[in-house]
Amino acid sequence: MARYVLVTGATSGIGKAIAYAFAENRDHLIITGRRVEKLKEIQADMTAKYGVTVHYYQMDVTQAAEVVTVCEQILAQVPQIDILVNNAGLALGLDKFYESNVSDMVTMLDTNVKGLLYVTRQILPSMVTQNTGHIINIGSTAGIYAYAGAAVYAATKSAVKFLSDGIRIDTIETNIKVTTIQPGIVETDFSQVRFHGDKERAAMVYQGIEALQAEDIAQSVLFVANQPRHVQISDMTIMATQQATGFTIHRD
Ligand code: NDP
Ligand code: 8X3
Repeated sequence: MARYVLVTGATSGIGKAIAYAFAENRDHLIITGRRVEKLKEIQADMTAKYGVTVHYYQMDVTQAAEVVTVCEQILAQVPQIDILVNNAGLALGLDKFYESNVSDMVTMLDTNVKGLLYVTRQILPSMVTQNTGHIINIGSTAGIYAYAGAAVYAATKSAVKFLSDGIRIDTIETNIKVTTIQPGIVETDFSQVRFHGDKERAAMVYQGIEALQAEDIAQSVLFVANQPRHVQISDMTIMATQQATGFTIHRD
């Protein structure tokens, strides 16, 4: 039976690929993000290609009141949310902690940690009531291995892992599943965002290595979401073949 899948940060990269993977699987989508024009384009394309229902909502996950309003609208519009993919996130800067921009640090915390918990706090009660659901949180290898210039980003992704683990414990008496997906290097707009639009510097991150693509992560998410009712994949770490830890990368 077709499920309703809510994806945050579905306008680009991994979130967009995840939304397409579920659409191709003939699940219905609720796609969210700040760039509404991109959401509209994706909705039109997905509906035409796959004939599934796609709702879109502009939602900035850092805005607590906006998240409450939008999630209420979503829950009123669809029968239920079967899967919530908390993907919206970013890194800003790659500087030593003591030289980093405080506003960048706060934006990372607001988006990657507070945004995730605002959305989850709104959607999870409906899953508890229906006694089923799956929360899939996009963490990172940075949440396992800290690396130079990324203390705050790594801390936010480590928080994602522990929020997942805590929520899994708090919902243990239900049929709700909670998964953390921890990707390594994935070639998306991530580095462009990190370097505040510096495309040349961003391109260098992916030089000399066959990085993961957003679709690789999307297929892993779909695999996790398509397990039988009694199978809960708690964590999945996916790296490029030439990557051994978050920061140990072999480049040709
Ligand atoms: P992209 O920059 O391509 O995509 C980021 C997405 O997050 C966009 O859709 C963006 O949408 C959304 N987003 C950012 N801030 C907000 C916000 N305040 N409110 C709502 N949506 C927001 O990067 P990726 O696809 O690579 O990143 C997706 C996730 O994957 C992130 O959580 C990232 O940390 C994680 N990740 C990425 C890896 C990589 O190497 N690329 C590896 C491991 C994890 P919009 O701008 O429209 O709001
Ligand atoms: C993004 C991957 O290694 O740049 O989470 O931190 S990395």
